[in-house]
Amino acid sequence: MLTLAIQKKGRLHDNTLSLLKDCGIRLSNGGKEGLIADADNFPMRVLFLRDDDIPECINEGAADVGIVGENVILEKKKDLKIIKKLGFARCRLSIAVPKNMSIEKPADLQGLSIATSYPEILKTYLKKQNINASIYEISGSVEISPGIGLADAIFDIVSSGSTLLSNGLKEVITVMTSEAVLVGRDLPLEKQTLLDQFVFRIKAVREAERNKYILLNAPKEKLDKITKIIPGMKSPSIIPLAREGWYSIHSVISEDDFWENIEQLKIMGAEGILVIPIEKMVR
Ligand code: PRT
Ligand code: ZN
Repeated sequence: MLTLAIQKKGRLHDNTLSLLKDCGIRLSNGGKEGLIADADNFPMRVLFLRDDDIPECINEGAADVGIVGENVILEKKKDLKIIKKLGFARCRLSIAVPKNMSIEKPADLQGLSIATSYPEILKTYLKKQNINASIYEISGSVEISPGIGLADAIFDIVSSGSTLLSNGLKEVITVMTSEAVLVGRDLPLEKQTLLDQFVFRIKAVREAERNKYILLNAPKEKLDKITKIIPGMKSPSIIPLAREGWYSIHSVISEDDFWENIEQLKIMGAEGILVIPIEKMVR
């Protein structure tokens, strides 16, 4: 049995449960109640915890793996392995100051006081930059610290930046970026085999999210050029249409190049382009 620790409530919770569902792992209670749930179709037990407790829980062996933000792993300073980046809960951890204060480079932080809920990450950063600054650790509402005279600057999570803006602050230095990751420790063979199966499923889900299935029609003379733009996994399927000289091309394209590809395909003479989401993708 593989024990997975996930966040009970908060920004990681919904995406984590969706990921498990997309991986075909069904929790006995739907993940809705209680602090422990067993999967009824995969040898997995899920523990619901505060995200801050997940690194310790893996380190102490109560859980084998966990899903948590990279920032939390770094802050807790546990020697854990990042197994797979998961692409959600993306954010950055940045230093911000009142909008009329001038900070252009890390050295300008010398002698300032900085409020944060992430003192370890900040301490490591300041040490690396050779900066002496005092750190005030507070557990929440970090953004109000400069306004109430608690600190000159803050070090906190930024996503859209609107919280900084509404507190009269501006982001001046990005210290790290973060996203949700699957994290773990060394495991005995039996558990490692289950983990490999779980990771295989996550990769198939993530690959599918990043790609789309594309179908289009094209005349024979355009096939060569078009198949070069959408080479697919091995090569595209080319199927003759009932209409003489015309073919249907089926392939896979990356979400990142999507619009550029579509424009090129239209210029090349493709018609009737259909783009369909992929549910799972195994290369
Ligand atoms: O209860 P528990 O301890 O489990 O949860 P938590 O309250 O500690 O964490 P939670 O659920 O708020 O966030 C979990 C993880 O999501 C964090 O550790 C980050 O890795 C990630 N994440 C992504 C964020 C944000 N985006 C985010 N915007 N975590 C927090 N915020 C907060 C930030 O603290 C600030 O107050 O949102 C505000 C800024 O947002 P913007 O959009 O205004 O810039
Ligand atoms: Zn937390």
